[in-house]
Amino acid sequence: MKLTFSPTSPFARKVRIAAIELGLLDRIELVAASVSPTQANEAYAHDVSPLRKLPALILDDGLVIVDSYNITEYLDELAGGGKLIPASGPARWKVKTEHAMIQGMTDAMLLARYEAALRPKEFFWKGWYDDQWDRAWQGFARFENHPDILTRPLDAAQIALVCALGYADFRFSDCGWRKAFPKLDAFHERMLQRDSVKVSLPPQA
Ligand SMILES: N[C@@H](CCC(=O)N[C@@H](CS)C(=O)NCC(=O)O)C(=O)O
Repeated sequence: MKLTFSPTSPFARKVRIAAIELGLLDRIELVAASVSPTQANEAYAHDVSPLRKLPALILDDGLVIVDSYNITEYLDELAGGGKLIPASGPARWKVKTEHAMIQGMTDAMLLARYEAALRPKEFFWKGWYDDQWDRAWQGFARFENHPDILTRPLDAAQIALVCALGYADFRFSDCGWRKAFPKLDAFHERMLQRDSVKVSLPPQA
């Protein structure tokens, strides 16, 4: 199977970490792809996904699985199930909900980044940028204040969180999250002891 990715994508990083942790990386060919708002990529839209987002997992039979959560769940199932996403019960819904929050925080940071980096300067909307950033920041505060996610055995929500923090380092390096959120800082340091987390760091982090 093939995974479309970019070394800077926090969503692709999540899937790469999951694949390593599940022992599946050697079954996946990583295929670099370039997608960006306002840049046409007809081949990707046609062959992979009309949404022109990465990552996407292309199975050997041609089925394309989109969205990093779906791909993570697929890989988890392939590895036997219940490894990174609990199979049932309250633990499952907790991990899925926390993952969805962190996914939304990462989406919000990406939208803020696009607003700052891609929008023509004369159209930059500061109120909208600040609002997106605030969603991510409030999310980090939420996990600092509900820290049980930080110390349990590895799961998909934790992987998403380390990728969100890594993206904050990569694109918003002076935001000061470490000082504001010391428990998240300690969690991030612990996670960096895993090879999967270390080898997938964004290039300039
Ligand atoms: N919900 C999606 C989000 C994926 C996403 O936004 N990926 C970014 C790269 S980090 C992308 O492809 N952006 C291109 C675009 O929006 O045009 C997922 O989890 O896979």
